[in-house]
Amino acid sequence: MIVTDLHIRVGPHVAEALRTGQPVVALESTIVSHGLPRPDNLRVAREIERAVRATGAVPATIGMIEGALTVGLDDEQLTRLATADGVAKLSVRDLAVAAAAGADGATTVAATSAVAVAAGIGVFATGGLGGVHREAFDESNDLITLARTPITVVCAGVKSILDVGATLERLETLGVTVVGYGTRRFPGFYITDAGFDLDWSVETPEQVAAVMAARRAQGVHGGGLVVANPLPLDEQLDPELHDRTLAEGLEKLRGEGITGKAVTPFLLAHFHAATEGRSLAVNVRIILRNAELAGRIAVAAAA
Ligand code: PSU
Ligand code: MN
Repeated sequence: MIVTDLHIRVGPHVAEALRTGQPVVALESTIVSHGLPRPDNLRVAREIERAVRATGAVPATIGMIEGALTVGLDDEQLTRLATADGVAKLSVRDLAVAAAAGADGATTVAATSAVAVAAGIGVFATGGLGGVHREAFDESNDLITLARTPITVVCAGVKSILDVGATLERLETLGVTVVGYGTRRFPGFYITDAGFDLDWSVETPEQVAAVMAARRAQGVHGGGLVVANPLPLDEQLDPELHDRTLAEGLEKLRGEGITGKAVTPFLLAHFHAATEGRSLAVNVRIILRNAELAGRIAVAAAA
């Protein structure tokens, strides 16, 4: 197909919200198309949007439909990315090629952050960031993109399938601000505490909004602000089950020779299958809690 509109399209509900200064929360689509199993993924995608709306903010799920980079997918478009075959996983470097090819694509944390900022959105909710993998040399583009993208990302830290310590060191090197939400311990996605201390914590959405305002006023730091929002201890995945499942997953990864951008979806799918849905339930809770907190932060920042 020939694509004639290579601009960023903004859905009418999001365009109106941005025009009138209402709070908006960006949401990613890779979670939906590659991170969660079908058929739950579509239901969860809608629940995430509802969680944002319940706070008074407007959700803007970002993705690509037939080459059109879209901020604020409508329900039909969301359904398409959740159910169609051959939806590409798009990081920042893929966006232009996929647009020119007229592809359907889901945006990662990196691509969603970059597109959100281009569209004028400052707050973003996801599950867990990509980072430095344990196997071979593999570092997510999420990290370097957050180094240069002024967005507030609410997440449950980085995925526990990663080398969390190395990822935190890279975030420091890259100058990405990290604050714990109600904690000075860095969360590990499925796990409440990944075993590392943080320098800073905030207690309320208003405090996050104050950090955002100070950044703007100072004009010194042009990178991301990671708000690490841990699951309560009683909601985390059983750490023993987690460690066992991860060891099996890494073993399978090696055996099947999976590399590159297939690694993260492969390990998440392994967790969902091997824990018989327990990791899925935890994953969904993480995303919904982050969507809610991001909504409250966007509301505070807009006030
Ligand atoms: N968090 C989730 N599920 C996911 C991801 C994050 O709960 O599927 C996705 C995000 O889109 C993130 C990507 O940007 O995984 C990282 O992939 P990689 O490691 O290939 O950079
Ligand atoms: Mn990678």
